[in-house]
Amino acid sequence: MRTKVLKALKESKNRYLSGEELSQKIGVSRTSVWKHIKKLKDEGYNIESVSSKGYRFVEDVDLLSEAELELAIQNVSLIKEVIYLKSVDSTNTYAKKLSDTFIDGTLVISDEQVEGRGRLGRQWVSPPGTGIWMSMFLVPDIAPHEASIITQIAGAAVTKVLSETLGLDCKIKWPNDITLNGKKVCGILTEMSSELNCVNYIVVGIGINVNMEEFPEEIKSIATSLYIESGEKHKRYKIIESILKEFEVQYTKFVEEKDLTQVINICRGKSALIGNEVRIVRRNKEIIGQAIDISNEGELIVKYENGEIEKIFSGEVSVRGINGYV
Ligand code: BT5
Repeated sequence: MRTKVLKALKESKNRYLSGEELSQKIGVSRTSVWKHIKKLKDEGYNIESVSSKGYRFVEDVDLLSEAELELAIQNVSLIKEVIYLKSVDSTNTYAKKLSDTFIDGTLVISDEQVEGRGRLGRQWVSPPGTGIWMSMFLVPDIAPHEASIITQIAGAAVTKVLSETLGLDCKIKWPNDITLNGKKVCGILTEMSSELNCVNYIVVGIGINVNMEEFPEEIKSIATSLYIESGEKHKRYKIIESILKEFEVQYTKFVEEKDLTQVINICRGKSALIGNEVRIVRRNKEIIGQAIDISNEGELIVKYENGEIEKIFSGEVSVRGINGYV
């Protein structure tokens, strides 16, 4: 119901909506409308109330709420349910813990993560109110060895939205980082539970630094945010909605038709690695090579100094730039 109130207020743009109009539109009593408006105000929304005119929504804050996210997923059929949390250890951990009760297409979003995770037990810094920390719980009918491509589908979706919708020139550092001006703005962590031949579930975790003005000392030199690079604050729910829509298109093409054409085109076209020297770190051994392409299946193709060419699957190795982060 609160979603409907928020939707009606947003749709009325700058016009005042009387309690009577709202209650008729939504089909609940004026008292109920008033209660929902109070709750939305408590959540931080700026809703002006003038006794002779009614209510007016002023969109001047970047807020996430259950109602807001319900609206954001309305046109994304892949997402069947959304869970919004003020704070959580990690949205990936949460989804995995509750996997038995989750349905395919459950989205978990938290305003803050206190134990956000990267790959290999690394930490993901996730302060409140400024970033997108979300995990999609999916049950695709694919083979376990195909799962790692989901990271790249998510990466391509994020990249497309950041470049086409926000006009930011971001790059993909294969396989799971998105960078802006050489610094990391987004990381993706895909985790899977599977049997030998079938996937039980996949959790795709996406972390995007949106509105933070600074970072803690330990990641200052490698991390950036959309705000730092663009000088503009962004509404997180709009970015979430665009990414989910884009992800849905590419994910469905892959799961239903095994079509990765657009994903690979984006990963190639926006690659931060192709044409550059890279250090391939495998079981504490480092080899230097040149990233020459990304295959149609999403592997990184590397040429070594001895002329040997190798296709690298994601997850198998760590890829670093020769000079610093990328
Ligand atoms: C990643 O790991 O980049 C995957 C990050 C995935 C985060 C999402 S948020 C929602 C979901 N829930 C979770 O708990 N995780 C997912 P990796 O490639 O291992 O990179 C980790 C490294 O990035 C760290 O060791 C830091 O150096 C750096 N880092 C940590 N926090 C960062 C941030 N906010 N922005 C940029 N870099 C960061």
